[in-house]
Amino acid sequence: MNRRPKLAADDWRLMTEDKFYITTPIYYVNARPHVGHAYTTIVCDSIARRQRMLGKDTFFLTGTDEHGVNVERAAVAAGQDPQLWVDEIAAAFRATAEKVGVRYDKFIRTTDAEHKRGVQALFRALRDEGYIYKGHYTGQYCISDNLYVDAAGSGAPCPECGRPTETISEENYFFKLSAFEDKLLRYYQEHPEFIRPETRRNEVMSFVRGGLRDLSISRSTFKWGIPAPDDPGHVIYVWLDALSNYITAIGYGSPHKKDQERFARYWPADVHMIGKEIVRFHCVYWPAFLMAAGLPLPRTIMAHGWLLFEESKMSKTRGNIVRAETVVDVLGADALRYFLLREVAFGQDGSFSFDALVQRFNSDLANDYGNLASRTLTMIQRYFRGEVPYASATASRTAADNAIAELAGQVIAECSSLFDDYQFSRALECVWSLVAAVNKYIVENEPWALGEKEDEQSRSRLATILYTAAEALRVVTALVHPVIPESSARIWQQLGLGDIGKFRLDRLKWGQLEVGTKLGKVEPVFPRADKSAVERMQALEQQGRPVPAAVAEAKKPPATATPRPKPVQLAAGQEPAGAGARAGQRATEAIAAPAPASGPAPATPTKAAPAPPEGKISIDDFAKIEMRVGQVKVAERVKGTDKLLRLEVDMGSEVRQIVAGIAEAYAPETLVGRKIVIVTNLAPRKLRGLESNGMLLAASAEGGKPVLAGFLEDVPVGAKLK
Ligand code: ME8
Repeated sequence: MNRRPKLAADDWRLMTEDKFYITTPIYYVNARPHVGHAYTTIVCDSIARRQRMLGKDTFFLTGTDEHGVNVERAAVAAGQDPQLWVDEIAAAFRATAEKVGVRYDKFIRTTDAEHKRGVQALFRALRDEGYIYKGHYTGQYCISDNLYVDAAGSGAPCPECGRPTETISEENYFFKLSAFEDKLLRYYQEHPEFIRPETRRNEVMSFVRGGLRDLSISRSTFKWGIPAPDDPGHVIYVWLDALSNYITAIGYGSPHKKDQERFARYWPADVHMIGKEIVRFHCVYWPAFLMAAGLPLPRTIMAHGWLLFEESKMSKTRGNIVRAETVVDVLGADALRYFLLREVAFGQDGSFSFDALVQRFNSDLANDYGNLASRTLTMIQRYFRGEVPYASATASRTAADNAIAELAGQVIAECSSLFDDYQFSRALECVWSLVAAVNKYIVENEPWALGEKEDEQSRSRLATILYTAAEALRVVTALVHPVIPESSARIWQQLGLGDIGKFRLDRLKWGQLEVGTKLGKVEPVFPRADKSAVERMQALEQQGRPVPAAVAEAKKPPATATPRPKPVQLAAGQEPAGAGARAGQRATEAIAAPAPASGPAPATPTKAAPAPPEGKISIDDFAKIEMRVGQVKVAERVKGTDKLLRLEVDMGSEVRQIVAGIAEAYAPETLVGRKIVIVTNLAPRKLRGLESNGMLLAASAEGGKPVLAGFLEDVPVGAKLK
């Protein structure tokens, strides 16, 4: 007991200096992912990408936190098995990470068998070291934050989220947190980089100075958790379970040699990236657990601020969330990534708004960087047959060319140190100072005027200017690649440099662009966003979106499942047409149609089925169409047309806007409260400027009015038709 860690963190780091291990928090599965979660994951991805480019053996971990009484209750309330419930939301988190261009090395789930084994191993280690004892806890508990609220009266609000706490009175296992007060304080003093930024470090230190009480680390009144070893009546406290993911993911507790080697290689983590509301768990509990188990501590716990939307923290409980998918579908993943890192001063709270997002995209990406790329590359195509020209070292060289080269050198150094100090906004600002300088240099040196001349001096001057611009473009592109990986990779290709993933950022310096490099196909990378971009994002958010493909996949029965029941026939034709459909066409034709390529791609079946006979579709084709029961909440006429109604339809998990060509058959007020059938997985499309997110089913005789499909028996909203 009371033993010091067997190895100091620094000793371990010396052994594994060429590695870099970074983690995000693992996200609760009681809500779907939003831009707040994507923020942390994108920041970590940018750091991990940069470290890989620096040649470090990098391990980037993210995942989901799936246990706890609130998850159990939510699943029960939804009539679902907790495991199926968490499978679905974990799949959504994974899909969102991929959608925003995140390249993680492992996605851990706390319901993974290896994780469970590792948590039990840690519990045993703490117990064997004498830091666990059995006691009785009576007090308040916040099930939302999984926080014990000591010394509070019955029903007191949670100090973190304000929701009422619940009184619990149970026999629990306790962890001797009180034994770590001095050790923690000493560690914070000796390792100023352990908690960042400084404000959080000060908060933590004053919290610990205020005294630490022993911590209850098990619960016995619910089942959805990891059983305590040798005492399955108790499940392990969800924060001990969750925090352990950082070691179980890389092999802690595994009997296999390969896992043990991986753990020895990557632990301790270089960075645990978190939001500021979970500092106490990470900076007090976690290091105490690690010290007790004799394990080294992570190098840095970096707590960032909150992303605010409409003035308050973007969060599921406030209901003011924006989904990352919305931004990606309208502007692309890099627009979101760039905005988040450039707009928010890292560590502080920052506001998210669609207007600011579009403005940043247009000014920094489309105008500044996009323009630099397209004008430089297009002129090299035009004046030098697409080959990087020779820059004169003497005759046609001016002070302006040297100034750009010099500035680029400074930017490489400064951007790198700002980035490594978590000052992403300033790092990008620094890179953009080079972009602005080169754009100005191009304007002032008028290469297009030189391009009209044939004399040798003009050609040589033109070559020097375009080489300088292209080399600066290369430097910028390499530096921004970790933040905007997709578009920078395309510009790198256009520069004729191949796969940017292979480029070593630590070797970046001016003058590496080789004369004669053949450019790739030159095409615009950042098409300007027009005014409708904001409206489209707002509409997508208001309506909610179809279930993400990954979730739809997760819900599908396995290929070997028993055959599906025979499908009902669609009540009306399925070939959709636009808003201007002629009267007399089949009703559904005037209702909604799939959108062009911008919408989400339908899930593709994984197994090839035998081709159906001529004129028939296969069951797999039919299964691609998802139909659900919806209830009309709002119905109103669309201005400027006699045919269309705008409906807001409750689908159970979301409310969707649907624009339907049924105004001649139904008065809007007769529809409110009515249950109808909606095809839910059609890509959205716009009718009269309104986005229609789904199609309702109706039948109509030739030339007759549409009659909505409905049910004689009662049926719950959201029920699936099959
Ligand atoms: O706390 N602004 O999970 P969680 C910035 N499972 N970041 C935000 C944010 C916002 N508006 N909203 C969420 C948990 N985040 C625990 C963690 S770790 C061992 C267990 C990000 O789903 C931010 O990183 O509540 C925050 O700390 C995290 O999501 C909280 O996710």
